[in-house]
Amino acid sequence: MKYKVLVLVDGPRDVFMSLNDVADVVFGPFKSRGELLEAVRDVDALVAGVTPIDRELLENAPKLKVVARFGVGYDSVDVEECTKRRIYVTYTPNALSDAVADLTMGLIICLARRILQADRYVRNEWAKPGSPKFPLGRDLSGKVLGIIGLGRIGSAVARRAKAFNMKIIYYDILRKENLEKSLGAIYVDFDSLLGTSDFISVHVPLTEATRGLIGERELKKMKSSSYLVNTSRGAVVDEEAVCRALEEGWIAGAALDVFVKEPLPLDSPLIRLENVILTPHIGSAAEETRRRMAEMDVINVRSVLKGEPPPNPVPEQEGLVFRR
Ligand code: 8YV
Repeated sequence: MKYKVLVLVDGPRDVFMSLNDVADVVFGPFKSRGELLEAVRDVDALVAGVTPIDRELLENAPKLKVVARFGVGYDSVDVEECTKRRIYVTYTPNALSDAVADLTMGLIICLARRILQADRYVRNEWAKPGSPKFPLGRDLSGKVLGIIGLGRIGSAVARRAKAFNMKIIYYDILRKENLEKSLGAIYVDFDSLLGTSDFISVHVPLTEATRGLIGERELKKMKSSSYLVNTSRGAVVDEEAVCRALEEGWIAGAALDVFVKEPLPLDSPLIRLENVILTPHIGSAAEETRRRMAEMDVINVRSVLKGEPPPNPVPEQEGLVFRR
């Protein structure tokens, strides 16, 4: 009898379909939560996007053996509950570090050189008689980039920033002395990073410890000429506080790829602000990267369906073997 794999993400279908020698591969999305809960009843493996994989869903999926996250962040999955039920949770570390770092650098350059405003200026003003001059931007060379979280993605950002001749400082709960020399990154405490950076980029997972990490206190410690970039998870930053910081000039600007609620509601106050760049959670959204992520998911699902532990379990399940 064939297994059943349910793919809940909008990824490369041909890659997921390569599992069809061992499983029937079916695709979401579903119109309602109710339909999703119905669909997981006979599912052996789930490829999960941002849909919460919570206790209610797991209770409805008695045959489930693996949740393969299509991404590196797995805050949407109740790992503890999966472990209790001997369900593997896998993720795709490394596959997307370069893509997220590319986007981060792109956002930093856009903030410094006002590229989005420049585009609007050409379309609406440049050729008009008497139109004001386009204001100057800022150099990146010599500026201080503060990286919060020097993991896989944070390090990839540091490598790029080094090539731009930026000064790199970082804060992490674990000091990464082995990386400091090669990346030219200097370890500082959290508050020093906030107070001395020209750009701050956040690269931490969303956990109870990092929820609201950047709030009013932190934004007020930042220089009024500095910029905040968030490509990690929306809830790591207190969105209301960021709005006030941007409105009241505590900081010069921000670039946000992730939000507490996605899609960002059209009535969000962020949408009215001029000094923020908003992108629709596109950190990993590059064709080659998304294929690599899907290929990793397929390898992980295939291992579990063969009765073997998957090669990319989340850290909480490292070394665990579930026998059925
Ligand atoms: C999303 C991401 O997973 O890797 C992550 O954690 O946030 C993204 O890659 C992707 O958009 C689809 O779920």
